[in-house]
Amino acid sequence: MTLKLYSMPSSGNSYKVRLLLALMETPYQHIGLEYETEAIAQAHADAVFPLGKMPVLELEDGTRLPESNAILCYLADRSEWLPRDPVTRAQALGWMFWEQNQHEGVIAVRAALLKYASRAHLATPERLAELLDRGHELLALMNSHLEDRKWMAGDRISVADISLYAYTHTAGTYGGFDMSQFPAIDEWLGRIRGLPGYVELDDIPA
Ligand SMILES: N[C@@H](CCC(=O)N[C@@H](CS)C(=O)NCC(=O)O)C(=O)O
Repeated sequence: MTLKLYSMPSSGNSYKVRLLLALMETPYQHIGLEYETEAIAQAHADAVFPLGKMPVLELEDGTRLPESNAILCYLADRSEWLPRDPVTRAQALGWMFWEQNQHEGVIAVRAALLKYASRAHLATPERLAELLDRGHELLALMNSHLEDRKWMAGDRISVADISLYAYTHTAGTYGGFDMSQFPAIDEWLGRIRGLPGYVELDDIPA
């Protein structure tokens, strides 16, 4: 076993990495640590996570890589998953930066406010309504981008698709967003779900 992944089973950021590892058929050891548990508190106390969050990928030499999208790029390096053409690669990275600085902070945050007991006090009607409106704007942007193309960047699937898939595929069920407005996103989600080796969010390795 060469790679060890510290990941949170319920988290989309961690799921991105589990999904790419599965699609690339890369073996790894999985350490699952769930939110609001003693095990995660202990891992924080032991300074297991370089930037205080999961996922973290531990390499064979013990180096620990944080940040989901950085881990995707590490795993995809020199493969078809990371576009080789500099322009297409910059476009893929652009979408991954957007995923972290726009999409995740709205789509994932609304789902987290509705899911985790420790966030319930932040889930005011005003905040939920604000996130709903902003989320629909972000999803509309993605939908219009996907209307005339199959993948987020370039003409084949890349790390940008995996990055954005994680929180988009549960935006309706967990976040309460109205996905019926976004048929191009729906088709794109279906293309990813149909890939050989695809795993679901709750397909947690033993
Ligand atoms: N920008 C980071 C965000 C990671 C993040 O926020 N991880 C959360 C779960 S989604 C986490 O580890 N929370 C555990 C904690 O705060 O104790 C990434 O993309 O990896």
